[in-house]
Amino acid sequence: MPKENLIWMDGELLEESRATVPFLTTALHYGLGVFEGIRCYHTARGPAIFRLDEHMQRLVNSAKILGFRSLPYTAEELGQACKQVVKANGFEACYIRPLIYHTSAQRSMNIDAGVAKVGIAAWEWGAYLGDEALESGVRMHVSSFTRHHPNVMMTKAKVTGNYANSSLAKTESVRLGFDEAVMLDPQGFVAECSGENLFIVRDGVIYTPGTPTVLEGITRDALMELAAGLGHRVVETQISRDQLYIADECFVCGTAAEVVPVTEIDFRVIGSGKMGPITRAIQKEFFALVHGEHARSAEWLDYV
Ligand code: PPE
Repeated sequence: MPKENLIWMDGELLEESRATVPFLTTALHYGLGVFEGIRCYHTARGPAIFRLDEHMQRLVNSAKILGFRSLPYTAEELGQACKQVVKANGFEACYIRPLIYHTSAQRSMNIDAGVAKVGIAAWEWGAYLGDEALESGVRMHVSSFTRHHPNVMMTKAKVTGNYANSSLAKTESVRLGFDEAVMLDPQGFVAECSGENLFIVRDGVIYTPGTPTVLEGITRDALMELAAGLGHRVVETQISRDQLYIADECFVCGTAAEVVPVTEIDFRVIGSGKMGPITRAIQKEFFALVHGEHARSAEWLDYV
């Protein structure tokens, strides 16, 4: 039997097979959970978690947006628990998945009629869109599914229920033979992908959709700073579907996905059809950053 990963469940470290929740947990029935995805990277000084504080703050904010009035742990305690999970499992590099979920003795979907419980898992997760995608890029299409209207599902919150929308898009993409979906917002402008934010480059300027309808991605934020540091202008603006087609470069980013070039959208080749020079430079900076080899690393890495 291979060794089981340990999962932190409300303060206790349990083997994966014992880290279970009851069938009647309301989170499972109504999508009432909020989660994070965080990466811990191998560095010369041992494992380090990328932007742990920002992820914990977004987790607590997601819970607030969903309506939880109190949580059993502070952002700082949750951050400590993330470190504990990495340490307990002995990982050098891993993906960390905290989840705050609703459970109600009355089986009510009213947030106030239940309490928040917390679990934190971690596992070794390779390149999300495939090892080759980091260099060769991915093929995408514009999804037939629209991204959430911000007054229907809260787009700033990583609510588990929101991800049914991502799942519809992702499944459709893969069934059609693409790697990932570009999702448009309810107005018809480019929003984000099923689990990544998106950037295009045109005439040396970098553009990305503003945050009203998309997740405030932490990787997105880091890349905007790295790009500015490289001397590029970064503009947050509405992007139309056809502006994707005529971009010189396109790339997507996220905690799981990291920084991945997009070489084709809706059967149109993007730019040269290969990773562009600006994407390459930003990707290089990003990997230096997360591996502790960048001037900003000290500020953004939390050593386990
Ligand atoms: N948009 C969406 C919809 C999204 O889910 C993510 C993260 C991002 C943008 C990028 O955000 P950030 O990770 O803060 O840079 N998607 C997470 C879940 C992936 C999954 O398959 O599950 C992630 O990357 O952890």
